[in-house]
Amino acid sequence: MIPSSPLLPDQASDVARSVDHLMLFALSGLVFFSALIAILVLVFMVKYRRRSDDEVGIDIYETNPKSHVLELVWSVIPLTLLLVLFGWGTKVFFDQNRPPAGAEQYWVTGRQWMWKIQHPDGRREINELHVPVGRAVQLRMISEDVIHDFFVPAFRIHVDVLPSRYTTYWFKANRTGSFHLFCGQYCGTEHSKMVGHVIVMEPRAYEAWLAGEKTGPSAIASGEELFVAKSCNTCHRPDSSARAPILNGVFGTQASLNDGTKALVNEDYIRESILNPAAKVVTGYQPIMPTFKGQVSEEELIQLVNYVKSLKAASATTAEAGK
Ligand code: HEC
Ligand SMILES: [Cu+2]
Repeated sequence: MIPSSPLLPDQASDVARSVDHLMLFALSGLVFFSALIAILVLVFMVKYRRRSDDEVGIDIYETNPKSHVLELVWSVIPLTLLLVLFGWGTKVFFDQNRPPAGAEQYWVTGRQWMWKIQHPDGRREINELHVPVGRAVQLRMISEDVIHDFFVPAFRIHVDVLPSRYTTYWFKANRTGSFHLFCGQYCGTEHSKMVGHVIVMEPRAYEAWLAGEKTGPSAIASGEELFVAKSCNTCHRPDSSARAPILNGVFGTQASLNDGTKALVNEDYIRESILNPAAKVVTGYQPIMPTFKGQVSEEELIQLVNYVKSLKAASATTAEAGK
């Protein structure tokens, strides 16, 4: 454990601790070797200084046959240390990027200059994210305009939020409290005001908070409404697969495309299918789907994605027909 220090922000997630340990390892190695080299330079400067004009340096490779041992030692030691740093860093990186199964999914939309949050049950907040303590929270984030960056120092989260692509990240808060949320990429005049809080609550307090908030329709329900409002349902009908593929059960499968390749149907794929349907055309279908670019906001896209994701295959046969 690293004692809390004024130089380090709070450690409010499990990952925060491992990030700090890694940092400390890298930093102490750096300080140790910088000091060692600086001291040796000074000592050798004095010890091996030229005392008379006829003192001439000698070639140690000729006089000292053991010099290659020295050579090996100062190559192998740093190599080993750097490989440890690499292996350790990779582990922390993967731990930070792979959410555990069952992580609750929260959606984050960044725009100039605010953070919009959607809870798994559809509740929305602005510049505040309420989460329960001790539970894995997955964030799926996108920007409506320029690049922003979701930065919560206490969780050691610093992830870019890009336009046109979902980025994900996860964390598990290990204590309650209110922690600063910043935008970590300069994004325009009011970038410095693009701040907020992550509020970590006891599960019971979180439930009470959820119950006290006014509920809107869930993301899935809003998505279902949009699916009708935007006439998606005129082509994507579960009864006939003639005009457009059946979307039931399609999430998580591999779509076969007419150029002979396959693509995993995930959140990004669905989003792209709506905005740029011609980019990946499913085999056996004509590229007749119109683009919805400019007609649906990022938040509406999130709702549509959630709705399509929620469509379960009615039975094995319809799922097959949908492919
Ligand atoms: C004019 C008919 C039509 C409309 C309207 C339409 N689609 Fe499509 N859609 C298609 C066709 C045809 C395909 C298959 C060819 C392709 O991939 O472009 C498709 C493909 C898709 C796919 C990829 C499916 C897969 O199996 O990989 C998704 C997701 C999708 N549409 C969602 C939507 C949503 C959401 C809407 C409404 C916002 C919508 N579509 C509106 C005709 C339509
Ligand atoms: Cu920003």
